[in-house]
Amino acid sequence: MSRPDTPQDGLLERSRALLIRTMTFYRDDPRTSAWLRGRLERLEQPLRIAVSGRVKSGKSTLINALVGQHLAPTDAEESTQVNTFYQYGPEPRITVHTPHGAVQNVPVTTLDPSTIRDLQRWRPDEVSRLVIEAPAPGLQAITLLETPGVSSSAMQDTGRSALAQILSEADALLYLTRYPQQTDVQFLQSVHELQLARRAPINTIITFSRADEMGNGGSGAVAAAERIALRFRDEPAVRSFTQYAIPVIGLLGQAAATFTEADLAALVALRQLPEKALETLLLSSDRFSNNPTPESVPPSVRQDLMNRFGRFGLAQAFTALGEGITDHKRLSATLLEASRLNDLQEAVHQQFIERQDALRARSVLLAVDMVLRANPRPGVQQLRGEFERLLSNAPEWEEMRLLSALQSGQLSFPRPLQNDARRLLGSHGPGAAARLGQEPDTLESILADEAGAALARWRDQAVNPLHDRAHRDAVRVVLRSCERLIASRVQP
Ligand SMILES: Nc1nc2c(ncn2[C@@H]2O[C@H](COP(=O)(O)OP(=O)(O)OP(=O)(O)O)[C@@H](O)[C@H]2O)c(=O)[nH]1
Ligand SMILES: [Mg+2]
Repeated sequence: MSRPDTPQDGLLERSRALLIRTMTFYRDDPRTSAWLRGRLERLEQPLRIAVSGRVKSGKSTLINALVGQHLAPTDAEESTQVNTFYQYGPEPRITVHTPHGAVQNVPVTTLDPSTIRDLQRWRPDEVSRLVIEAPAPGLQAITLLETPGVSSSAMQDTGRSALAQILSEADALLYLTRYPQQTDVQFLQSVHELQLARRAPINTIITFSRADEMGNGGSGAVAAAERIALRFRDEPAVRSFTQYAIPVIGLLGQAAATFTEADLAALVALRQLPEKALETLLLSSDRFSNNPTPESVPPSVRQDLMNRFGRFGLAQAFTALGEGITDHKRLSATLLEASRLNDLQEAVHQQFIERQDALRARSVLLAVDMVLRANPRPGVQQLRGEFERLLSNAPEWEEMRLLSALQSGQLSFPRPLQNDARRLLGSHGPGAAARLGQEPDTLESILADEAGAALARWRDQAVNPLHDRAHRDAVRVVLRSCERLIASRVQP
């Protein structure tokens, strides 16, 4: 007998039903109903994740690393000015959308960064979005949306409404920063304060990008990035809206994903230099790329390696080769590991993909809210009533809010209870087994016993006289999660 693994009570289904009712209500208004229909269709499409951050924070590079293909143009000079969607499609395809709603196909047979770069040069008042479809396996579960850099001229021209618009297009946010500044905090705060955000938080992961450049760019760079990430996560202004702050080297992730046999041959040839000579060569990017020797690997090849791997990545590759990892596949896996992209992917999976029902429901509610506000009419009260019920009563939001308070340290229980609460609220994934600290294929009877034991533990806490009001409220939320876990075990 199969049972739902997630203790859901149909939040997404109820939100979908509300969206359909709203569509019917506005059926005499073709623009609004077409817009809502688009929202409905999105429920059948992969989850949308916005990739935002300041100019040159490494957004395009990270997108390539996640997609596993060099698709997005990455540039030291020009910036991405136009919202660009990277989504799955069986054939390569590019469509250009104008702010007035016109859609045009750009004929392409293959996709390459330079074609996309040319299209991204349009101004935001000429092109509102580019949609790149690629047959890339990395895009089957998620669509990635690169926004122009926060505080870039494109963002400043269109301002806050552009921000609201983008966030209404995305179900979750991956925010990149190299070193957090006031602009980052302000952006994240305004995301949080936008309509709905407080009650149905958008899920955010903060990525400390270009982590290999931290400090002096030496072997301790990633550890330094990790320290900054932890400090940032503990800042009062930040900690309520993010549970994840992860250092990542997008460049190395991208290089590992596009690593060729020719790259391997060049790296092996360089590794054969005397140790001192290799060390000297790696002292600066310039020397590595332009030194007349070794002739066995010409400067143009060295330059390409430096651009794609960075100094840190090359040092990692040489260390791995020295340890005998000379096989193409194993070396590529080792570099991927060093890039920390795996950690980010795991976070994306846990926080976004496993919670996609709640995230999609949030997007639907946001859409309904936008329509009801923009087009108020007699008779919308009923729709608004259902909207309010979905927003106030859904346990998913309650869990997410408490989880973020616990993760950020705004609220804490003594240690074992703290971890227990976080797990039961879904910090390790929303499935029953993950919440109960069990392996995914655990027997139902064991899950039921564990759920019963969790309920008993938290009932004891409910009568613990030492808890203040905030803690008693938190205990009630955890108790409700335990009850839903039990309810989903006994349903036929
Ligand atoms: N060393 C290093 N360089 C990186 C990394 N990620 C990106 N870069 C470099 O930083 C520059 C900008 O990278 P992009 O990925 O284009 O950054 P972006 O945020 O998309 O930039 P805009 O869209 O123009 O705002 C490029 O020269 C990249 O090669 C990284 O992890 N490490
Ligand atoms: Mg870019």
